[in-house]
Amino acid sequence: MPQSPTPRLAFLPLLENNSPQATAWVRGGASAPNLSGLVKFYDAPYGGVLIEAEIFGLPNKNVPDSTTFYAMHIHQEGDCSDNFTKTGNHYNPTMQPHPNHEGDLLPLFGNSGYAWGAFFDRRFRLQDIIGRSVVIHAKPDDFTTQPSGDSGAKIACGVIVETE
Ligand SMILES: [Cu+2]
Ligand SMILES: [Zn+2]
Repeated sequence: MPQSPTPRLAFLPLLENNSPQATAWVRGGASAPNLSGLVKFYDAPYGGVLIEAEIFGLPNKNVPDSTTFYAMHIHQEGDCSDNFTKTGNHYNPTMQPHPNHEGDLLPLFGNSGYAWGAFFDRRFRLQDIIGRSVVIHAKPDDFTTQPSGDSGAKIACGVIVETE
């Protein structure tokens, strides 16, 4: 059977064989001290960015068989100090309402604390997010409430850095 030439045929080798152009090491704050993980950003064909996240130790870690959503966004400022109070708003250079911010990402799906996901995103260019932050929240994003989807406290943060 012939393979359909869909974009995933280009995406999978990128994730498997290439180094990301940018990464964010995400670490939990006081409310989630065991949370850690890595978000990778790849320059992708079709004019977009491929984002892969693997996160350990989300708050539902101790709830067996739980499957819980956690909001994830790119925030304006790449400063995770002071328990993430300096990250600013969602990255939103074109002044859109939530969830149309350039920094609005797919949520994480925590499976007893572990989340893995990858998706294709054409909202921003890679060079525009270097030096900003990835923030994970305590609650799901409702994709409605302004300005940030009622996603609750910031529980983890990582600065997006360009890789060598
Ligand atoms: Cu956020
Ligand atoms: Zn937003």
